Amino acid sequence: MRLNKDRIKRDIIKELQTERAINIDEASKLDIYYALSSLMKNYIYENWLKTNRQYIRNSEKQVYYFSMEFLMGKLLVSNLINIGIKDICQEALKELNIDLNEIEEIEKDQGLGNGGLGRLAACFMDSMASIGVPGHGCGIRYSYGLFEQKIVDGYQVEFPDKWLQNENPWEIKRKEKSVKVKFGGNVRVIEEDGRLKFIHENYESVLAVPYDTPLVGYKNKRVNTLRLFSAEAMEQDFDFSNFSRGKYIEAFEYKHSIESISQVLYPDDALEAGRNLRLKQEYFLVSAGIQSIMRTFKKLKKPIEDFHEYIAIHINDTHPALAVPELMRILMDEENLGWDEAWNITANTISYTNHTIMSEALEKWDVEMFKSLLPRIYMIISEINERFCRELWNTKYYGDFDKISQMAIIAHNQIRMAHLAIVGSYSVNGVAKLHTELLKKQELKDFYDYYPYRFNNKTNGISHRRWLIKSNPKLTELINETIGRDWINLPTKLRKLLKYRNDPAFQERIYQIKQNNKIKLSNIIREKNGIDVDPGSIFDIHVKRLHEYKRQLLNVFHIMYLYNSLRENPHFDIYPRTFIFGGKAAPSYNMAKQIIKLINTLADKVNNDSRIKDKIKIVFMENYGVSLAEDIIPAANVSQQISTTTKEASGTGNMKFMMNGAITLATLDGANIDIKNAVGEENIVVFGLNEKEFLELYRSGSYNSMELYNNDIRLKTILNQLKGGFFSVKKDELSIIYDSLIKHNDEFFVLKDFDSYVKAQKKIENLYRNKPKWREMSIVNIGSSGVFSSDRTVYEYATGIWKMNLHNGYY
Ligand code: C3B
Repeated sequence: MRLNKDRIKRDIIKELQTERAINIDEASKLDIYYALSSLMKNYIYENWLKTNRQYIRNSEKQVYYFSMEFLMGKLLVSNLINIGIKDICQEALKELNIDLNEIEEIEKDQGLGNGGLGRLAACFMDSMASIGVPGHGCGIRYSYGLFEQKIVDGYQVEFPDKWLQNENPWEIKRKEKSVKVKFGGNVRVIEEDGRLKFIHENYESVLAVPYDTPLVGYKNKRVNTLRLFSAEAMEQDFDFSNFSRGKYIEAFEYKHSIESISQVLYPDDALEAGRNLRLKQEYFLVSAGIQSIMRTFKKLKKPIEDFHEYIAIHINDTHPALAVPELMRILMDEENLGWDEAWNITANTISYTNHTIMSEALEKWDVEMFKSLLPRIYMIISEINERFCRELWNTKYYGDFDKISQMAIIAHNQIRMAHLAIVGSYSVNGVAKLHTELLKKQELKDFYDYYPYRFNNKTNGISHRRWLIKSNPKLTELINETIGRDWINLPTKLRKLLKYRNDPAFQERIYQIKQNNKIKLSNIIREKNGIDVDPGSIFDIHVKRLHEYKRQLLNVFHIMYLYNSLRENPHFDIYPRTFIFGGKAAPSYNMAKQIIKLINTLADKVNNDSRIKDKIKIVFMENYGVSLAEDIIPAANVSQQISTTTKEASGTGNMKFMMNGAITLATLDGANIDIKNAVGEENIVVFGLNEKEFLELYRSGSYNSMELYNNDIRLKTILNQLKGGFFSVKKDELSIIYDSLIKHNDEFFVLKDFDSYVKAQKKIENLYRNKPKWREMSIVNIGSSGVFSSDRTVYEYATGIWKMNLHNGYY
């Protein structure tokens, strides 16, 4: 379909009249948003149908990415970009006196995820469609996404995220494709024709209703599907006319309890929830997802034994690991296969990504609770466990009870989901080089020894369409002008920019673009926080979930050190800096919430202290999420990636920042190491213990934070300020921070890395003062960022794990 400006103008006006019953001069922004999205759907649907038809006709292998989280953000502009009509649409709107940015504002972020893991899933969706992978997302349509964060009196306060308050124009409800998910009850075993049959009875059924969202590939006419399930009570169960009058209210309560399954996203990022409702959600996702895949598979009319030749199921962390027993259940109980046949299919269909080695994130389920909620699934897991332990006994670990119990799927009355995921899949990958090495050497060493070929690395990536083309249009324009546009389909071609690293004219334009982005962000800060910041200062940015291992505290301590120095000595020489923070704390994570309070308390004090003459400003931006990140990241000079080494599996914010020309201030952790390798040591500022030093110190148990406190006057002053009356907060308020660092010996080595961090920050400052040098570094970062596009990552998954043949001109 040929599109031009006039046609778009005409279509918008018509759409408003026919779909919204309103004329353009009376239309609200919301009307325009709906008109625009419904108009785009005409363009998208045609290709969506074609893509699906082609998949079936050619029996192309399909991959289903199972994830409890999809952090999609807004879809309007990113769809316009991928269809290839953003510019003409923007112009058409302009001629109608409408600003596309204002329309975009109306759209609510689709925030169905916590952080890195959920956003990674969203970037993968974009890349799959764009590089031509027949791949779909499978998740839960939570009625409430991640909570909205407000800062009240310096504290985080959580509010519900009502993202569905207005109708979501991108989804289509497909009630007719609903499936039943069964909970509770009991299993009766009978023998029939010489075979055991498992009859699940007295269960409670929940209807899983799919809502499909098109995933539009970049200018390639391919449209994949994100299928999110919503829980509804079965109509016959909820038919309260059958109830006596006295049960009328109970009928609604029943409905409500069923629907609570897809009501709200668990807000814990990399923290295990261990609750009954969470387990229900996880099983709801995999059961609904696999039943729906089975239906699609049947359309192909292929023998069930070949299932894995046509279907790949990928599980995003262990949250959907019940895909293993659920696929077994369906193959055995519904498709009548024997155990060995079913196992062969299952273990060749499922692949698993591990996203963290932090023990508090490892999922474990209490056997009793599990059994009563999912009796048939429990039987299958027990059988998998028994067979696995027997195999260990008969092969490598004869007589080694300890080893076998360490590796067992069920032990000490708990089901270990990571073990289930590894045993039941053919591929286990980590998300950055160091992370995968640690899995092999430490956390999953036993499994690596046993299944060495199963383990592989797939370094994370980010969608350059969202994180550069969409969020930084001016930089995109400059790149296109300088090196042409083929980097968009093959992002490693950004390397062509390196030729201009020392070109003063190019450097100047890079600088101007950054300056403009900083001015834009300053305006947002003024509007939202009421703080004036100087776009001429260094924008030093730390945005991500609040976690002790991510060490927002280290950043805070450095600021306190600068502030203390300035107060002591007004001539203390520093380049003006704006420290910007953003991020949510899990509502139950007290320490993280105290750190937010500390940042805000410090901000109040520093920003209002006229003695330091605005040399430091501190801003905590509330409600950090995808859209805010799109405003913040293009404005960054410094990207803070300062986790305790070995703790951050990969990080993906680090990649977004470098792609936008920020310099990374990094520990040698996660993908920071891969970034260092890509840009070279001179284009990143590294500090702190490395993995080896950290592990040595950690294992020897000789670290003593008290010694550092006693011997470093800067630290002593700062820590005492937390306890004393320096911050006029309630007595003992911030002292849990003090206690964790001193009484509990500083688990994340904040004090240990402090000195090295201060020096690294000084180095940053000196580099920034050297304008040509800084600009060169910035260009090298942009030019080296192509390898961190999720197009590369997804290509590696598709060819290396999912065994797909890609017919794509670029890859
Ligand atoms: C995160 C990790 O903490 C990040 O290092 C990593 O970049 C991303 O996953 C994506 O791989 N993670 C998360 O957001 N939630 C979890 N439950 C576990 C890891």
